[in-house]
Amino acid sequence: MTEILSNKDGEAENPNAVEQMKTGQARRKRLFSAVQPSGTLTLGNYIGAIRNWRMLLDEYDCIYALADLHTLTVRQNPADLRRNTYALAALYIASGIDPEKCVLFVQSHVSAHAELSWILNTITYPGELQRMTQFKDKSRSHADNVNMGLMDYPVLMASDILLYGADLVPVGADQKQHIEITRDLAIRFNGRYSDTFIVPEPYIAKSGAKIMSLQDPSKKMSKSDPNPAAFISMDDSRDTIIKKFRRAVTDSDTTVRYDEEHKPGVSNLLTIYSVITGKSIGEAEAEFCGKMYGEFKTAVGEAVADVVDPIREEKNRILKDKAYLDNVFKNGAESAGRMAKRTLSKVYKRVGLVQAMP
Ligand code: ATP
Ligand code: LTN
Repeated sequence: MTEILSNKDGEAENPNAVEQMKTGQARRKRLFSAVQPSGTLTLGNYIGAIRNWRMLLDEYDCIYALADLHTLTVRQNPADLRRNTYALAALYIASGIDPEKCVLFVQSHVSAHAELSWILNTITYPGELQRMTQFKDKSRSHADNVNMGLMDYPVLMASDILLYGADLVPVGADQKQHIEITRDLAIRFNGRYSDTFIVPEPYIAKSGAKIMSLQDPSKKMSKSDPNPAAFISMDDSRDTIIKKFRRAVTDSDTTVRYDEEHKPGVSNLLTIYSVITGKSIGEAEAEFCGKMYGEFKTAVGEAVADVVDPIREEKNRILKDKAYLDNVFKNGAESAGRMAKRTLSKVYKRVGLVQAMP
């Protein structure tokens, strides 16, 4: 499955070198990623992130988190946040993120994330955070609540990644800038205090890294879009999914052909169809050659519903078992906490903090 994913270009670090020297053998590459429990996920989140996480489970050491501290950067209703956290965990598991095969945990259960953020804040400059696209976008969309956390979001994200020595970070295209600042901070810290952090690479799918809105194919599909017809929620029923695809914006032409520039709506639907069915774009074009848009859009809707339906049902089943989810969280926090603590104490030592007695 690696062929569907590509590394950021440039010289790769050799993160395994130190471990290899110590143990005489290379360790498996480590992945870290997270999604915020800020509401119901969309098909964009599923295709751009979670689906890839599942495909990488057998090949890498995977650590997947629920980034609940990040959600606080935008005003949250506390009861909703709690509910969304369980629901996202259930969705991860229903999507095939087996907690037996990876470390799955809640970010706030491991205090080292907030603690490392403090240290990294001391080597981060306001200018580099104010330049972040997401900060600028969210400052506009949440103009009444431009808080320090919103600006500091990428530093907390860097802490998430660097605590676990992640080599790779599988995300959608919109998160690339955040991985770049993580790399900058790791390199800066290593330069100032000696080699401590592994410098991670983004892992971005060649296809499906940016699923577009069904109503405005120049905008990315986003769960915070005020128009629900613009996105497919992973909670949508089969009927709703098919209806939303039938209403998706295309163009006045009649041919089903991939052309991002002139036919962005049709190209987005072809991308979704191709990723979901495993068929190439060429095969999908051939399948709908000479067919009407209506038939094409219904077929995309049905293919998506075939994937989303069982995930939604399994998610709802898992969600009923809170004790099971709490146990997953407990085990995840123990494993993640051990790894994170090791990195944090190394960092504290490197910067000159006196070690607390055990
Ligand atoms: P919000 O609208 O609240 O900003 P979002 O829907 O953009 O949220 P995030 O929580 O920021 O979603 O993203 C979670 C993961 O899903 C990230 O890895 C992100 O890159 C990926 N992702 C988000 N939207 C898309 C999309 N439209 N296409 C592909 N990947 C996406
Ligand atoms: N900002 C990410 C969520 C996130 C994340 C991370 C992703 C928080 N910490 C660490 C990768 C690695 C988003 O998807 N909005």
